[in-house]
Amino acid sequence: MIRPAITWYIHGMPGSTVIPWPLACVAVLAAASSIASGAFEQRQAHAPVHGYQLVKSYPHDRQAFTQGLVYLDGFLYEGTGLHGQSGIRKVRLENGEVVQHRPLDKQYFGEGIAVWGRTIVQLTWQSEIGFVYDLASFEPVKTFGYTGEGWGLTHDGTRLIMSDGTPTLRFLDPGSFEETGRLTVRDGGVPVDDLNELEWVKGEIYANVWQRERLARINPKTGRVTGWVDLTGLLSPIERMGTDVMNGIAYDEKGDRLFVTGKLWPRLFEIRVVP
Ligand SMILES: [Ca+2]
Repeated sequence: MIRPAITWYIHGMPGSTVIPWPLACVAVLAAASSIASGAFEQRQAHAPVHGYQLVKSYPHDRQAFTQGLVYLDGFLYEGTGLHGQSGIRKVRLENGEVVQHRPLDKQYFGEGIAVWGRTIVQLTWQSEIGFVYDLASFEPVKTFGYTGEGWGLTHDGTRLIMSDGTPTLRFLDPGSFEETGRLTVRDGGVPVDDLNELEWVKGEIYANVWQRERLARINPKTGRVTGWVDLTGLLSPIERMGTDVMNGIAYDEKGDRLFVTGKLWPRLFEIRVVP
């Protein structure tokens, strides 16, 4: 809205007899001031962008199309996607060794996972079915249904929190899997689309945003994005070859460690968010 106005003044100036020069200059200055204040307001309205400090890097399976990631007692639990390559796995953090694995039938495309009690809950992309497994044995316990797509999953201690690729997060009862509420995620009033893998971190929801190397930090009560974490530069250009998007956040509550990785990424990173 502002830009065409200033363009008009600039284009109107040479040879113009309609707008005297002093008036034109005032108008240009006013428009420029308006742009500056508009930009300032925009910066104020959107959440701040934080950086990161790389703490440590670990091996990650290049064949794992990461859709869900959880840390628990020295191991990562990982849910993978793609038809024929989906499953759940238990991975030793230090060396990336897969110590336990259960494939998902090839008709399903695995998505986010959460560890709830002594179970692992896994979503599927478009099949509208979720799977529950025993945490220790990986044996199937039960299934549940939901409408629409399944993307990311985490929990806040009382509710499962699910994303479906839209700006809306759903809260589910972890016993019945009934939906108990919804939250629309916005940054500066603008809905944030493509919310993907999730993690509950110290009272906030951290979310991957599909195709962006940024984590959103979300207020679970208001849905407001309170900050972004810019994670560009984690993979070297050589490591980047053959990979897909960043996806996968896990938090070690006892050790206060935050881990991130991506689909088909060769590395998994412990990072610290910095102002
Ligand atoms: Ca996670």
